[in-house]
Amino acid sequence: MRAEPQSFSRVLSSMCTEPHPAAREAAERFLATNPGDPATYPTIAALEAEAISLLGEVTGLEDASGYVASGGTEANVQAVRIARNRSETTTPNVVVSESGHFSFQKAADVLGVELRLVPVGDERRADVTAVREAVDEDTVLVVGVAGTTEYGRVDPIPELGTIAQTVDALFHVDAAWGGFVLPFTDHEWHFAHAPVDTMTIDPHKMGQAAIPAGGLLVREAELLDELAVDTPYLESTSQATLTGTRSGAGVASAVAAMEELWPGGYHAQYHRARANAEWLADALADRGFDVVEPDLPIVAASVSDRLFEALREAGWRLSRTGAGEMRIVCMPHVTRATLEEFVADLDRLATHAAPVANDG
Ligand code: 0PR
Repeated sequence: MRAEPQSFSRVLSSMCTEPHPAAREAAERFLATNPGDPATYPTIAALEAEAISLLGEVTGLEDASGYVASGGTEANVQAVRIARNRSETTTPNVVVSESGHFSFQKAADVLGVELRLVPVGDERRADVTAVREAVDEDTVLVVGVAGTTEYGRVDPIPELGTIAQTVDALFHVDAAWGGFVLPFTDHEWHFAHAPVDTMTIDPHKMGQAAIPAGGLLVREAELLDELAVDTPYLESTSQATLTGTRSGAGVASAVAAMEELWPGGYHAQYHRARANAEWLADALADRGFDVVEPDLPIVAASVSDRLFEALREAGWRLSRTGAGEMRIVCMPHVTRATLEEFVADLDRLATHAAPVANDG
């Protein structure tokens, strides 16, 4: 096999990044271990406990429980599963804003729950009034997103938590991407800010760990019992994860990354990313593009289809929002030099393609 992985130098669309060198090294060392069988692989099982405790520090939760999942999708599916299994209704529903990640659609499909998508308000955050109207006695889970996939917005987490309580539903926060930047902002988003029951926070995104390292956290350890199945032929007696065999690489790299970077390294990373997002937003606005003001470091701007395609042709890995805007995620590998090069290409190519109008 001669193929080499592609370089990150022109990747502007990803929510993953190059792992921190310590995380890469740890992933390689623990590649062949299986935290799914803790009695056989106790070292990686102990590291997983360490990972959860560190994630608890990041998210304001003492004595955190949870596990390192394959990613945000698994963590979100499991949060819905906890809520469904805990309730007694035969017609469960989950309420999430339309800016929620598509993993909730998978969860609803697999688990047979109704997904109620409610509109976002002016600031692209969940509309509290719409959420209040959508919940009822069959609502088992209300979801708030802390760092939306498309625009990096943070839902009004404390208000959504209060709504969940009024209907005795669990409250889940999806901080899969935002979890490692939010501690350095003024947002209220974590376990100490609101009655959050479960949370998704992924070391393999802004945490600089290797894939696969997602995180599911629960405030009360008993919530994991809703997921547990008996494991008769293993030395451990039950398993709460969705996957069985799973790579220790993600677990070990998550610990290594957090030990290296929490909190100082992540703090510096956030400030670099934020400065880059502001610089890019200004550069695009100066050129007459309609820019969605960044909050967390994701920049969205309207460009013509022709310019978008020309940039992709030039090798830039770009993606679009559902509404069609070009979307750039200022991950740690996206440096100022990268963005300067990108804007220079954009200037060069925009002379051949109309700037703002959707001219197909
Ligand atoms: N929750 C949120 C808020 C997310 O943004 C994502 C992923 C998930 C959950 C699901 O996480 P996993 O993909 O780990 O299961 N958001 C991006 C997406 O699906 C992830 C991504 C990653 C996109 C790498 C591109 C890429 O190259 O669009």
